[in-house]
Amino acid sequence: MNETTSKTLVCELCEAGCGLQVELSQGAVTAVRGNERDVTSKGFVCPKGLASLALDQDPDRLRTPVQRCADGSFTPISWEQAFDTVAQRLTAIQKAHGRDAVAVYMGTPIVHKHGALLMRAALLSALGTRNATSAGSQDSSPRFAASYFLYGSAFAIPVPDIDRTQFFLCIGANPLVSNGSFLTAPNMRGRLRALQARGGRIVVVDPRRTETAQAADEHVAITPGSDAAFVLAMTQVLLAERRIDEATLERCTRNWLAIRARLRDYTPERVADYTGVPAATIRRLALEFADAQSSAAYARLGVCNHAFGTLGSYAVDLLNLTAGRLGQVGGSLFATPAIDLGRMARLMGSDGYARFRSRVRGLPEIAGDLPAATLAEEMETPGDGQVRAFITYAGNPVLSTPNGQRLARALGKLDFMVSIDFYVNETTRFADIILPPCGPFAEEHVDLFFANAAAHNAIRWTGAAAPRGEDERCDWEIMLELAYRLGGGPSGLRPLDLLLRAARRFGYRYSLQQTVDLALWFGPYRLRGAAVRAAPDGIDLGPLQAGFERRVFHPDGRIELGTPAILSAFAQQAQALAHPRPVDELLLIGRRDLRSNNSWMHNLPKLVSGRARCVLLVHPDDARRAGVRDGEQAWLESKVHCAQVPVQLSDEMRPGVVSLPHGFGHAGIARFQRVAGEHAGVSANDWTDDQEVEAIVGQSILNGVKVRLRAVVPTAARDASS
Ligand SMILES: Nc1nc2c(c(=O)[nH]1)N[C@H]1C(S)=C(S)[C@@H](COP(=O)(O)OP(=O)(O)OC[C@H]3O[C@@H](n4cnc5c(=O)[nH]c(N)nc54)[C@H](O)[C@@H]3O)O[C@H]1N2
Ligand SMILES: Nc1nc2c(c(=O)[nH]1)N[C@H]1C(S)=C(S)[C@@H](COP(=O)(O)OP(=O)(O)OC[C@H]3O[C@@H](n4cnc5c(=O)[nH]c(N)nc54)[C@H](O)[C@@H]3O)O[C@H]1N2
Ligand code: SF4
Ligand SMILES: [Mo]
Repeated sequence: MNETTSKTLVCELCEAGCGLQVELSQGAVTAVRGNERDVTSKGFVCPKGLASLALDQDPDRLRTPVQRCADGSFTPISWEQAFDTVAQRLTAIQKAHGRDAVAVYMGTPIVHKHGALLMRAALLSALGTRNATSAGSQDSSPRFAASYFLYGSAFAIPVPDIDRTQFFLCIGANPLVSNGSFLTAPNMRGRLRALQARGGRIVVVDPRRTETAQAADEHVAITPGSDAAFVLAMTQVLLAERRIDEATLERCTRNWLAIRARLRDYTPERVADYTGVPAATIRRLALEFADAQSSAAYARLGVCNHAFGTLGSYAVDLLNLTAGRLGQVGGSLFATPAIDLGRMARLMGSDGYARFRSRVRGLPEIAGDLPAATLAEEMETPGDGQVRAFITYAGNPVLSTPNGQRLARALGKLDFMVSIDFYVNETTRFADIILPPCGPFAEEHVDLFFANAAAHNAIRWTGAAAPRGEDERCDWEIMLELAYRLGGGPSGLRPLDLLLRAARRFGYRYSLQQTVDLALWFGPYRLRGAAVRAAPDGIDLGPLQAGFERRVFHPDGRIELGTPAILSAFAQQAQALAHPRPVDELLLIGRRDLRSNNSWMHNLPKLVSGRARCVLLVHPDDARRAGVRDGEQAWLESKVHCAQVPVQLSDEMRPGVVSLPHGFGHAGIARFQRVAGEHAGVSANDWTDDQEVEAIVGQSILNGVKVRLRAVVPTAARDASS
């Protein structure tokens, strides 16, 4: 009998988290589409979500644990054998060299998966290492630090009230392509169109005229790395024009006067050359922001991944706050998630800043994570605490962290490495053992992390859509098994885990469902897990609520504007203002594509078809100066790397800025990911520098990297031959 059934699930590929509907025939998924009844996405889906079927069926995706052979190939082994080897090797290394000898890197997918996220603490606590790093230091650490300073919690992240605002100031983000980051709002195009249809305005600040900039009412082509100064200047205008309700500000914040004094350095005239934005534009935008019926400023990667990333993220909140937009409907609001991850993190002790620092460079942790830019040096530098073994979970730091080639060299010299991933990628190819989780349809989903940054409150709990193979395991199960074998347990709290380990001998089995049930019950809506599970399309919990007081965790309930780290960043930024950039300097920034997902999903033919995407966009003026032509290869050189890249001329670029997408450079893994190998490209992070990081949290500087561009065939030689 060919029985066809249909199930709903949630796409975990990006932060939008769209609802999907899959059709199954005899237990196998045969079709995927958007779930029109999903409370958050209402049928919206993008090409990547649709490609999850191809991901499920990809013959190159690992289905069983594998072990690396002497010739670099991988051979299948049993789970038992794999777990035994991993536990034995990691335990021996920690015994001989201390707990910090094992480093961990957790990639982006962890924040999309409730089980893995809840097991993160279990694995880290079992390991007891300080060398825990993640993709956070490539996209979020400055945002977390700004929130920690301002509100007392790294996870208190304001979200633009995109569905009700009349003025959307979008800085260093490209939500039409990324589908939103710390802005969970599926169907961004529809939402932005609705904003304009109700008479609202969209202004995009970006060195490239991006897809979002093209859909906006105004594009401001800023110089990379200057956003903190730009936004502080907008605030300075509000101050000078007496648009700030200072009495209220003094009541609900600390140290306003210290900041007020520092804002004097940031007149539009003083920052105009530095930002490349005329003073009149800054002044006009500030007043438009203040005068609009409602307005919300929002910033993401383009602001985070720079030398002043934390100050920039802070400045955006300061602008919202001083303009009276923080906590105001149509302004910048806090979500009220059904599971309060922020509170849970505080309870677990994982919220904090600079409670410890990295061994070699002394870079600080944020929320328990050290910067990923410390990895290579921690592996290479001898001495007590040197990293000798490495665990990666769902990540590809060789392509995603700065100076990837240095990291690749360091990985080749480790004593042991294990990866939890379903692909052999540029990083996991160095692993001794790879443990693959089940495919995209075989695990249940609960909205957890990104409900914290949702533009509309909702909760969904979908079951596994397809049965998994007898021998397949979910990520969280793999992590829990590792935790147990390393002497820990599911809670990540030492004494409790000891109890749970003992109970295990008497038949106790950990239940992820019970943990989620509890978290929901103790959440702000006091929901019952069974009720959430019974709603396959999710439960709408209403629009974001006004007010910010409930998200301020400082003991006196006031927003802290002047922590020492922020004050010192103000001083450094003021100094930088005095040193304008050389006119002929070229800065490299990144770029995302709708059909890419960082370094992966390049092995799915539909997502890589068409024109090559890994090209360097260059403004025609810069190309002329460097003597390079459209479609040709050119030398691109930075402090750490020099190699050829294909050039595409584009007047989307601000002159002086070139753009290369990250996540390519697959030539070395062509035998493991055959399709990706045919679309290899180069890795942008070969050019970025692990030694240059943001000052407050050690964030990787992935945008605004100084580069030089040279023709492969010098113009003179070309002229002579023609
Ligand atoms: N130059 C430059 N560099 C950047 C950026 C940039 O803008 N410019 N962006 C940065 C950003 S924002 C990020 S987040 C990082 C991303 O960097 P990473 O998180 O290090 O890498 P990804 O490319 O997302 O790789 C994800 C890996 O997880 C695996 N995977 C996917 N789903 C699952 C799953 O469910 N379970 C498991 N176990 N594995 C899974 C995939 O096979 C893939 O190998 O890159 C950063 N690097
Ligand atoms: N299709 C697709 N979607 C994705 C991803 C993907 O790889 N592909 N990755 C996901 C991940 S992990 C993340 S974190 C999010 C990121 O989500 P976004 O932050 O929205 O994504 P980006 O495209 O990196 O946007 C950063 C923008 O900043 C600009 N920029 C660079 N430097 C500067 C600067 O100095 N100042 C200003 N103002 N702008 C600057 C860039 O030109 C770019 O347009 O996207 C997620 N969604
Ligand atoms: S926008 Fe695309 S990739 Fe992101 S969650 Fe929705 S369907 Fe998945
Ligand atoms: Mo990211």
